[in-house]
Amino acid sequence: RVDTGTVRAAAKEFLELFHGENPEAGPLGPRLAAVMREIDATGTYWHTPEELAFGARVAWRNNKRCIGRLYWRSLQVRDLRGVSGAGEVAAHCFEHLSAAYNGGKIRPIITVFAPDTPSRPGPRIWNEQLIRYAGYEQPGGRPLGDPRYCGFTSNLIQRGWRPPEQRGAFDVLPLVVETVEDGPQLFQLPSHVVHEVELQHPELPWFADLDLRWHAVPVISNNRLVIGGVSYPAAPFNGWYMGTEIGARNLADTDRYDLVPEVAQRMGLDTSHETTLWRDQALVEINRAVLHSFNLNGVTVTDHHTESRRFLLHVEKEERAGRTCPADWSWIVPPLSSSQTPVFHRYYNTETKTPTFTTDPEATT
Ligand code: HEM
Ligand code: NRG
Repeated sequence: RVDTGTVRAAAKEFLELFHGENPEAGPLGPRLAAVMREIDATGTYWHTPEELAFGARVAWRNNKRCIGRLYWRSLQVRDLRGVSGAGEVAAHCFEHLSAAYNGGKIRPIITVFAPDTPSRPGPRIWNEQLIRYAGYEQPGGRPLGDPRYCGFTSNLIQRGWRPPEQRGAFDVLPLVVETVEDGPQLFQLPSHVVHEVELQHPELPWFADLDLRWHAVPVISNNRLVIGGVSYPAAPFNGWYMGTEIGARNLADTDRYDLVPEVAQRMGLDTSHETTLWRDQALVEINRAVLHSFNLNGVTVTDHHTESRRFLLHVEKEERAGRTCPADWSWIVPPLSSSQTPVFHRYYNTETKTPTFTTDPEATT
């Protein structure tokens, strides 16, 4: 547990940042003094709604892995710090999914649940994202579904989750919310909050027969939001997908859905030599199918060329505002046609800044 000295220092640094960037919030002095008194009395302090919203937005702005940061100011913050019961947390997560989907016009949102306090840890969500697909080991063959979640899936089955009668490649896993009082509890997602896009290709009619789909909204739910020494273990957030996340990774990685060989074969490509670049050709068509299908269904999605340009615009804007924009090249550079995107051709500042999102090692699946 952090001692009050650490909390005091972190609070001071954050309040200086907040008042520095938000002059309309009034003078720093009185607020800083009040927060220090509160920390001395309770070991922690309660952010104003304005501090919370700013802290969450800056945690996004500071994330070195995210290419989508140009929109950091537009993040909508749902202040649910009064909510800590598992059932309520789950219900508000489902509402988050609906609000974020917004009929296809996806809105970036973060829902902040109760913080950790010296007397009581906040609730935690085990799932990496609110919507994830089950993976089932199959004796002697490839797993059915998303192999990344085979371990998590069998853990959930041991805890009483019943997979559908007919197991499929895209079975939505239940949500696990853990509280100190009740331990981990499972909640099935209501189907009306799970929006998915069925994949088809603009020119290859057989592509639809592969019966592929992906969920519309990525809501990361296992990251801890840390603002000025206060830690919010459950603070699920979303933006929209960049097509390559689905087309070049989730559906294509050999340890995920591994679809490149099958697509190449259906395309009739010569797979006898690597030099025909059949993998590359198939990968492009999977990615075209993702972008085409999301667009056709009116679901917000972005391509890696556009998003790379926007990201560099963001870096420029940050520098003009007198700030550095830390970034991790290995996460920012898209996994498809990397050298065709401008983000490939340079290096980035790599310092770690707070407020921040972190992943607890124990919370990973
Ligand atoms: C990572 C895009 C919104 C925080 C990423 C990645 C992409 C991306 C492509 C890399 C993912 C990977 O390689 O697996 C976008 C786009 C957004 C968006 C297009 C549209 C608005 C947001 C928002 C937040 C956020 C709203 C938080 C408030 C993060 C974080 C990571 C990340 C923390 C690292 C995730 C990890 O460690 O696994 N984003 N993002 N992003 N993004 Fe964004
Ligand atoms: N690659 C992961 C999602 C990671 C975050 N990506 C975003 N975040 N676009 C996947 O599910 O494929 N976001 O908040 O929009």
